[in-house]
Formats: sequence, structure tokens, C-alpha cells
Amino acid sequence: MSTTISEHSTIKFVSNNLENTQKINLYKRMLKPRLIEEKMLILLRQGKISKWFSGIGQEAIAVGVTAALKKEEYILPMHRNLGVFTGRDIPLFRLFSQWQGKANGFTKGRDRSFHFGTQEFKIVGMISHLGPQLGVADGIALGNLLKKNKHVTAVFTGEGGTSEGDFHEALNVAAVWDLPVLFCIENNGYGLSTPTNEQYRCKHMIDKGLGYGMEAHQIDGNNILEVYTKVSELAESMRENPRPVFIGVHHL
Ligand SMILES: Cc1ncc(C[n+]2csc(CCOP(=O)(O)OP(=O)(O)O)c2C)c(N)n1
Ligand SMILES: [Mg+2]
Repeated sequence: MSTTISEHSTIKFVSNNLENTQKINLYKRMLKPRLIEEKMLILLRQGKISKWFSGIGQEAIAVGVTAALKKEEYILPMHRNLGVFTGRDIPLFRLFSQWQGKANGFTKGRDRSFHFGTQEFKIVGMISHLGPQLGVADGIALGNLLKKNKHVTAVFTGEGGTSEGDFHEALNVAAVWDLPVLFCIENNGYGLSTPTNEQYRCKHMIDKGLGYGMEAHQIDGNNILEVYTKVSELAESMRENPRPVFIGVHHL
């Protein structure tokens, strides 16, 4: 049975059989990246760090997808998805050793950002050039399909990234080869300073998935309960019936 727990906000939180402990757990998982980011933005304003890509307000999607996937399933995050790293319970000292370019970071001091991957936590580092990592997700999914291990792969990009050629190639091949990839496409209204209406002319972002013959769902990316329940259902179904699924995630 579903219960509506907030009727006053524009976001409708429907708890869909989730236990209170699960809801508290999701809340804590959302809080962790938020607290880290608030600290980072202060350091940025103090001039103590040079850059930070903020995912403030977009936590629900990274956190919800990570919570819905199994630990052995690969995730390919983008620059606003700190919740994927914290959601996989990477010890903070290791995460921040990476970020500070220390020797005990994941890239042993060769890099100073979150553009890194770790086999240990099944995260593939973001490819700075927008687009190509969607094809990498296809490759991982093809490997899983051949191994018949019923794993789902999740990959993230923003609506700006969907204008890259690689995005279209990755969606097309995933569709024709029935690759179990969850394409999480986040629409926060802008690609840097370019508004969505100058980025594409599709009426809805999910039209881009439908255009490749792919199942596509629109999700309220600010609603953790909706993200978690919907993605859990989709992932379970994709494990049994391998296919790509496009989720158009709105943060507006
Ligand atoms: C091929 C390519 N062009 C430009 C950039 C520079 N760049 C980094 S993030 C970004 C904006 C991406 O917009 P979107 O995909 O909507 O993600 P958002 O930052 O809004 O989360 C751009 C243009 C890049 N990384 N790769
Ligand atoms: Mg954007």
C-alpha cells in the first residue's frame, strides 16, 4: 500500500512499502554528500580550493541509483554524482586522499579530482569528454550479457552531454543489442550556460531514448523515494529481461 507523506510540497513523496529504516537510510545517504559539498563550497569561496562541481540539489538521483544497484554492478558517474562514491561506502579518508592528490589515493597522486575509477568499488572513472563513457557502459553490459551474470550497468550524463555524437551511438547499439544499461540522463536546465532550449528541440528529454526504440521513463530527480523505488523495479526487471532503459531525470 502506498502512503502519501507530504501533500503540501510540490514533490509528492509516496513511500511505496518502504520501511522507515530504509527511508532513514536513504536520508542519511543523501545527507553525506550534501555535508561534504557544503564544506567544499566554503573552501572554494575562501580560495582554498580551485574548483568544485556542485551536485547540491541533485543528490537523490546518484544516491537512489546507487542504493538500488547491487554492489557488484558497475556505475559510471559524472561530475555531479558524489553520492555514487559515498553511496558505495568508500572510506572518506581514501576519497579525500584521492581528491588531494595524495599517494594513498586511488590514482596514487597522479590526479587531483574525482575523475577516477576503482575496481574495488565497481566505479568506472568519469571520462572528462562528455559522451564517451556511455559507450564504455555498453561494453561492460555486453560483457555481463555474455557472462549471463544478470548484472545491470548504470551510466550518468547531463542533458548537455546528449548533444555529443557518442551519446547517440551508445544508445543505438545498446538498443539493437539489448544491452542491460540504465542510461541516467540528468536535466538540470543548463549545460554550463547553455539552456536546454538551445541544446535540443525534443519536447521531452525521454524522446531521445524513445527515438532509438528504447524503453524510457521520466523521473523526478528531486524525489528520493520515486528514484529509489522506480530504479529498483527497473533494475530487477532488466536483470531478468536484459534491455537498455533510459531514465530522463528532471531537477527542475
Ligand atoms: C566534449 C566536451 N565538451 C565540453 C566539455 C566541457 N564541459 C564540462 S561539463 C559541461 C557541461 C555539461 O552539461 P550537462 O551535460 O548538462 O551537465 P551538467 O554540468 O549540467 O550537470 C561542459 C560543456 C567537456 N567536458 N567535453
Ligand atoms: Mg545540465
